[in-house]
Amino acid sequence: MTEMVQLPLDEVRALSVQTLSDVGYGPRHAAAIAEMLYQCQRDDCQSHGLFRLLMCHQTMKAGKIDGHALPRIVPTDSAIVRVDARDAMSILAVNEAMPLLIEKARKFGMAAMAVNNCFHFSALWPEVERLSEAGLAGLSMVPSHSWVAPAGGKRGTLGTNPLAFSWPRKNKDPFTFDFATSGFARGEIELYLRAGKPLPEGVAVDADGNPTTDPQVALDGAMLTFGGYKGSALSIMIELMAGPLIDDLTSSESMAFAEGQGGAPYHGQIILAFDPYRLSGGRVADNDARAERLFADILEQGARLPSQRRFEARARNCERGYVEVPKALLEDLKRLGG
Ligand code: NDP
Ligand code: PYC
Repeated sequence: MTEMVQLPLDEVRALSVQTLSDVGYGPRHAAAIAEMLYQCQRDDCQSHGLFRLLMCHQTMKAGKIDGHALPRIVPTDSAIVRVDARDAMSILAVNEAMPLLIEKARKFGMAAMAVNNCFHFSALWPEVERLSEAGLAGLSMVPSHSWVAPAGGKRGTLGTNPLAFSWPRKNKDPFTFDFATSGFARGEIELYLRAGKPLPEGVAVDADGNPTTDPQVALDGAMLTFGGYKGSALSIMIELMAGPLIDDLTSSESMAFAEGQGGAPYHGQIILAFDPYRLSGGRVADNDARAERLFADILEQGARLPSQRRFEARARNCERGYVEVPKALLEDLKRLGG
């Protein structure tokens, strides 16, 4: 059983900024990363909240990231927003380019942001929800490191490759999902390892391709995609869409780039934005009502929408003013000097 302790919400940002600054992230990167970690921790996303400070720290220690480089937006007349993260963490680049993505999606009906040359560790939902907050639908995906075997294979070729989507809803939380295309995110397996818990069946195989529920054996072997060949195909699509399509690395290439050092993978990110007004020919109200009927039909059966647990966690944590964090994690972060 993981022992949890309470951490006041405002200390989540402060602890993050302190830890990131101490290890060498410049103030703008530290603030952008800390805000991402705050949003995830506030919503009880344990695998990509404060826990990811360990990965940020390890990334800096591995020596390849630039903690200070500021993103450069490459001007284009088209619906493409290209932003070069210049070997820094992805988040500031996405933040800086987001207003232009929104502007172009409204102008052209749809637009794409291609982020290049970034280290990437974070959840995708805060970024696609920036689009749904602006009344747009958003889709994003990234590769990672080649930890995941394709369906029918037994060695890592694919990344954990998350896919996130957000749909705007009037006066309601958006419809958002964000998940790894591996059965478990790697961060989740790491949390099982830290908690001393076995994995469920079907998440990973050992180095010889035999099923395992041991988290360490899984980390040393290969992870599996969700949904067999279907998840595997989606994962391959993500490799292509956020790799060769935008002139950036696949998960295998990211793994090779790391040269055995730990830390965040290094690759690109694609974010697609769709304007419901333009794509529906201006009939937004009618079509919003039809989307709402779809959601109502799902909820009336007792099913829940993705992100519902997260929105409920946000409301609860904001109301009480603290989050619950594993005690061992806080101790590890203190040892880093934060
Ligand atoms: P989860 O399996 O925790 O959740 C996936 C999604 O499914 C969430 O939107 C969740 O909503 C929803 N969901 C869960 N249970 C149900 C249910 N019973 N009914 C309906 N919806 C449900 O996600 P992962 O562990 O796969 O990923 C966690 C995070 O890790 C993501 O934010 C992802 O972006 C990040 N990640 C980042 C990577 C990177 O390279 N940067 C790589 C891999 C993952 P809810 O939150 O409300 O439970
Ligand atoms: O949890 O799979 C993961 C992950 C990879 C990179 C960042 N998070």
